[in-house]
Amino acid sequence: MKLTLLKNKRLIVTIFIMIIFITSCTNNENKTFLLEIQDGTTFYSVGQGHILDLDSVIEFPSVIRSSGNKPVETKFTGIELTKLFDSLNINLSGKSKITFNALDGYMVVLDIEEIYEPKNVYLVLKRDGEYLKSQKQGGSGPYQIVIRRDPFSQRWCKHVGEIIIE
Ligand SMILES: Nc1nc2c(c(=O)[nH]1)N[C@H]1C(S)=C(S)[C@@H](COP(=O)(O)O)O[C@H]1N2
Ligand SMILES: [Mo]
Repeated sequence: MKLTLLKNKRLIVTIFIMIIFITSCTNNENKTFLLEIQDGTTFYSVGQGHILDLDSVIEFPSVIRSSGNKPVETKFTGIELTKLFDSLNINLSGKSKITFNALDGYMVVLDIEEIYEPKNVYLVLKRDGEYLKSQKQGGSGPYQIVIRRDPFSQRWCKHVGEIIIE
């Protein structure tokens, strides 16, 4: 009698641990994702916590033109790229371009001048209040570059994983 009770307890604990493990694998893929920033020989890893803690995080309206679909009005949550760099004490003086490498191999290169244009280039992590889904989950995240003055969005780098400053 005592033995079966012990066995049941073990079974319940095992199932409980498995449930926690499975939910953490499926839902936290985005929350644990780290964006790599390379400035010369210095590397930074940025998580969602770092970005959301910054005062300069904003929500802004946007129109998404995805191929084969009607334009959709949405709200993005993100930070102006220059402000993200400020938070890491990254200095862009003397730099000429920034390369964005996506997890699917897509690449976008921007001139520093374009990065400096006020309220233009953003790193976003939420859309309509929800974390951006990964490519596997059918989304454009976990992180995406949004260039507000580029309405055709070819250079909005979805699934950005690496930012290289040169
Ligand atoms: N990582 C990544 N970002 C990308 C692309 C891509 O293939 N991969 N396509 C670009 C293009 S051409 C457009 S029009 C927009 C929207 O792409 P979608 O229509 O596939 O959503 O994302 C841009 N960013
Ligand atoms: Mo496109």
